[in-house]
Amino acid sequence: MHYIQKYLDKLQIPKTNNKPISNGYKTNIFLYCNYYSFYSQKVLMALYEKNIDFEPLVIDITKGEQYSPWFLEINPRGEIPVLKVNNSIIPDSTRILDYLELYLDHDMPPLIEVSQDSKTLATITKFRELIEALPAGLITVGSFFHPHLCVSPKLPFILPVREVLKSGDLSSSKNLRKLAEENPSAKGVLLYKAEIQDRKHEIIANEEEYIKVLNIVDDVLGQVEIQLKTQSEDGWLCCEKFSIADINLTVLLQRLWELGLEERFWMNGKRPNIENYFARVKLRESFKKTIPNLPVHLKMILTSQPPIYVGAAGAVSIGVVFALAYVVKKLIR
Ligand SMILES: N[C@@H](CCC(=O)N[C@@H](CS)C(=O)NCC(=O)O)C(=O)O
Repeated sequence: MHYIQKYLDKLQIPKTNNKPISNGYKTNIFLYCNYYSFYSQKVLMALYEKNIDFEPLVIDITKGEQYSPWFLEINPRGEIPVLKVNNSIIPDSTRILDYLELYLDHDMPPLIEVSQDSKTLATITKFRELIEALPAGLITVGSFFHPHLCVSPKLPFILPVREVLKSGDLSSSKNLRKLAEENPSAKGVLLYKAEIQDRKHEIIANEEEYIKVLNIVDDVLGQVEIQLKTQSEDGWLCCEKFSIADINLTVLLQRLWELGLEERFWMNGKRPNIENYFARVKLRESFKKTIPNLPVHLKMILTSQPPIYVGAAGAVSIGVVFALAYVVKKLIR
């Protein structure tokens, strides 16, 4: 066995299963997720911040597992993340984040009700909503169509990921329509997703339209910079406590950084408060547990199987596999 494989086997990284099965871990809280998914990352980070005992059940979107009949029964939209608590199923990251706060044990550290001050709570809601409204998938895939806008893309979004993602985006709506014909029970939702995908693609492929989206991100980050200026040196976005607005901001900054958009938005003195914030937030335990690092990337490559169907988001992960295979080859050489 290669020494890298031996090293990876020792790591405590949850396995990717065909149909995720509980590993007997004593919890009644399960999260269907993928470590590379933007929306899963928000929920993962919130779970770690709250110290909630949960078991991640990895959905392999490289194999189109989100469209398998058993998963469409759980979430007919064929999307992750989905939280399962006893017999309750909660899809959608926004809903899950609210659920964690409102319905789970109130002794857990809060992320929404972090203050008694109504002005602070209103600021948290404002920034949470501003950031949540940004189209993460569109920002991500669009950056592969206009590489000159991204100065220094990082793992997992390095070449040849970008090319694979581009072609994934181009064939995605056709694949969804084909899948709709093969799955009569999910036909409606799959055709709806295909239509949305076509509309997204029109924006993504048109540089002028894509820049308009980046300008909206720029405007939101401008507001974030002004807000951060009002906070103390060791405070967070809206107050002294780390809140749900910080979860949203952290995952967004990480994604923009991975795409190589940090120079456009905050580096080189452009937005020093954001730069400083990003450096500080990376030190949080919840960040380290949420964002895949090199061993996770390696584990991902070695456990990946060839895809059966690659959807719009699935393409992200298969691209990851391609790019990382290249990295591993270099490491092993
Ligand atoms: N509004 C949803 C969006 C979830 C979403 O788009 N998830 C992506 C992964 S980041 C997904 O599952 N895509 C699979 C697909 O659409 O095929 C949320 O906030 O949870």
